[in-house]
Amino acid sequence: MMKLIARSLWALTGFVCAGFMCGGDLFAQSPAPLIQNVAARKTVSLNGDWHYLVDQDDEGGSRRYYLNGKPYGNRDFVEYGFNTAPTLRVPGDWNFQRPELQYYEGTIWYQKTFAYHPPPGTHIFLYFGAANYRARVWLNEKPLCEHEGGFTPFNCEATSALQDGANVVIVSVNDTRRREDIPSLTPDWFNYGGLTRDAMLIEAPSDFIQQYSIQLDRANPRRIDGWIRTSGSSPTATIRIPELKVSANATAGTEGLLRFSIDAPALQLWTPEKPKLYKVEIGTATDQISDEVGFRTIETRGTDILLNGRPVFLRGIDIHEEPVGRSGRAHGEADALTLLGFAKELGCNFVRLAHYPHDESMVRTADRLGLMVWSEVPVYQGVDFKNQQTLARATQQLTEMITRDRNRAAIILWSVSNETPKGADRDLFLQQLIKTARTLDSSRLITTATNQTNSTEAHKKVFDDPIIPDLDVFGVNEYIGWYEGVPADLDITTWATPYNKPMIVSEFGGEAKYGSHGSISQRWTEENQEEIYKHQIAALRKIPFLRGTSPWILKDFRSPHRNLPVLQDGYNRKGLISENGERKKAFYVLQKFYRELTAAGVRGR
Ligand code: GCB
Repeated sequence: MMKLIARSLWALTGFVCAGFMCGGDLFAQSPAPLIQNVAARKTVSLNGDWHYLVDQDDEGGSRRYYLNGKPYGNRDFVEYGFNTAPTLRVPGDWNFQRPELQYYEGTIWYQKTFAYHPPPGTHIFLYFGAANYRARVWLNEKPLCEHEGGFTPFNCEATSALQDGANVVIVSVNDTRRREDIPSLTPDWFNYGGLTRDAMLIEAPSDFIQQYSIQLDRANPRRIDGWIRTSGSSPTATIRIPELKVSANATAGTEGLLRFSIDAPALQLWTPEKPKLYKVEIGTATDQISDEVGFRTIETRGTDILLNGRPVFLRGIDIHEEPVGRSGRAHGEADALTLLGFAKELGCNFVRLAHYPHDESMVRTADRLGLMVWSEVPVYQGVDFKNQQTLARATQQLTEMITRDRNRAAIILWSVSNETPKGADRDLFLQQLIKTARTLDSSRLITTATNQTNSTEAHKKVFDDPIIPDLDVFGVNEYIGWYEGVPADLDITTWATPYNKPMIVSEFGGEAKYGSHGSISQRWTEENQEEIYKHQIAALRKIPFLRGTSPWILKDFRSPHRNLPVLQDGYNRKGLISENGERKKAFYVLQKFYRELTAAGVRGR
């Protein structure tokens, strides 16, 4: 009986604390402003094994797990303990490290003890590349910060909470899906929970370079413009590009930023064929960092996309952040090289990173390999468009994505959503995001993937989604031959739009289980998928305002909605390669198309 009362009390406290864990009032702190280019900083990795506790009832907050086993109140014992608990590897989702956690959605508490001697006079942050979805961080029992959003980084100010010697960091991560979150309830991908990207300490001087923007001037592509934001009051900064033997001083400008402009007449532009990156050094009186930066312009003229002033056709492929040949979330340079290596093999000059910001290493690798990138926030299908908090969440994720990656030449498109239903609330929501993206970064194109067509006439597709006028480029997802009709319908379909803008077919395809063979009309066979690709490609060639394609998708990926035994087994099988990297027949159809485009020089460079 006592037990029962105690249990309901915990449950009640959980309820009173509302939603995500108790102890909410402890968390006045948001993360500190995001530190860009962490790879250039002095860091101490916190990757590796972390102890964990599963907290099914979300009561670790009220039971004060963040005290790391210390009793509190008038009890002299506690009913949890980290030090002998099993471990999870960070970075990594929890789902595929322990069989019993594969389908777990809820809260898990992570704990790590580390020895550290904080260097005097240093500003120290605790950084997480991503925690899906809600995270709360304590260091030596002190609440540091909380963060929402599963695909963007955050850093907590840790200086005053650190101790000389042993330190304990505790993070609670909750991945319960909620209607009002971004993404919302039922995305077509696996909800990988946990500390999925790198964890580290970042050491910086007390006045350090927090963020910077360095871009080619669109009006004058022989000039580089930019700004620097420091954490303190540095009055000036210097920017040097040693290879070009150019430098400039940045001085105080508007919005508390140090601004600069550099003439660089001998600059070699970044292109997919020659993805030239320059070492850029930025220094203030107290801080120095360097980055590898490519310079290019991207703009539109009528239905054309212009890269460095010349029309370009985007030969792309969609990619989810899952590794080849292993379960779980992809992470790090090796996974990026494998995934993007397949894109190169297909003949791509472009990738759409669906449907959320991928690990930074993906974008950095694309920069080096010469792959243009579409980067997207997970505003996906059934979003609560009326909800202002939902808009705030989307805005925050968009801001973090742009802040992290604004200096990557590879990124040409920021996407604010995927497949959202038309309507006044949706339009307003997306318009606000578009405005935010343009304010933060006027150098790139804004897009979205729409599946909203006006197709009252058979075999006629009119792309007239009312959000298109607000975009630079519009993406269209269409599945003729799979969700709609048969592949031969593509031969008689006509395509139109009232808007004079470039269009990318940002998704098309069909499912095939690798090794499953049959007639061209038999679903889930490689022959059927191949047939869809052949008709799609023939149809795409006829669309006058088409400026790119990114079929769905590079690799079979896990999805909770794909439960056909034997053929799917929990995987969306629209991949051109299987989860183990086996190439299906359609892979070669797309490769042939892209090779032909390249050979014909079709707006391909
Ligand atoms: C879509 C979605 C994508 C799905 C895909 C499918 O339109 O954008 O996330 O996975 O269709 O396979 O149904």
